[in-house]
Amino acid sequence: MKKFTKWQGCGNDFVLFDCLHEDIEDYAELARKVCDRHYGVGADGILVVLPSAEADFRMRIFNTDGSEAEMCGNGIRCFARYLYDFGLTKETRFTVETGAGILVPEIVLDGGTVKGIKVDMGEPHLLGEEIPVIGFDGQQVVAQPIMVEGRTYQFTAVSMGNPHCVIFVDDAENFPIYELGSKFESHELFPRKTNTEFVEVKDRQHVRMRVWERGAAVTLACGTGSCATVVAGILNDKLDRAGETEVELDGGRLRIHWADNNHVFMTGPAELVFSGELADLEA
Ligand code: ZDR
Repeated sequence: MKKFTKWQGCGNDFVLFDCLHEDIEDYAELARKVCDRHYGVGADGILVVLPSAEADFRMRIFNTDGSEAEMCGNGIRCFARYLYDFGLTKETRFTVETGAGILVPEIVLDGGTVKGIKVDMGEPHLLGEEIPVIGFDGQQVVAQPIMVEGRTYQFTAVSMGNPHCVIFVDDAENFPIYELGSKFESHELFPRKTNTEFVEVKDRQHVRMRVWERGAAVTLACGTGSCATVVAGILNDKLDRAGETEVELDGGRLRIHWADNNHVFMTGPAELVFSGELADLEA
């Protein structure tokens, strides 16, 4: 029996396994089984807590299809709250090794109660080869054409450790993300595939965003995607850099700030849903 906790941040949900003392053999297989909403627990991904030689803790994340992501914004808030609420750290600020480098979550308290989690998500990567996007070595990828199902869209690409393709649309609510999301995900421009955000700018500090996630399809929210969206909005002069931008997602709201030191800060909720034990890890 393997113990787990189930978490959600803006409705982006995760099953978390604490492997500080006892490891699991095949994370990819575990993710596919556990994330299944009929035969498993049901989640958009699994989070694994591991020891780290370089930071206080290490986080790994696996998508529903078993692929590993470098980073997960909503996941790291859940991960941080697990460590704090379950007494694995007494600190409100600590370091986490991820595929996107060492990041720093901070538990935001109000009179002893957790109000949210603010995460220093590090610097965005903007050069074609860093994201990666084919054909843009040494250059930023801002408002470039991409052809999908016979139509040309404009995209801006940003890596927050994981790849994002941001498309500004007039009406996010009615954009056919279920039909088109996978076409962007596996487009030939993106050799490691991509997460895709469909973004309607409401004003210069407020956007409505919907997401198709690499390896997981449509989810209710995406933390790294919200960061990438705000960076893309600023690069396209659609958003202001001063102060925070509110990102309105299907499952909640995040506040994002691309600060002068080039780090992106994300603030939002993370909630425990339940704790449990898996009956069987075989087959
Ligand atoms: C988008 C995400 N849920 C988050 O909150 O940042 C991360 C999940 C990983 C994503 N599907 C990927 O990069 O493969």
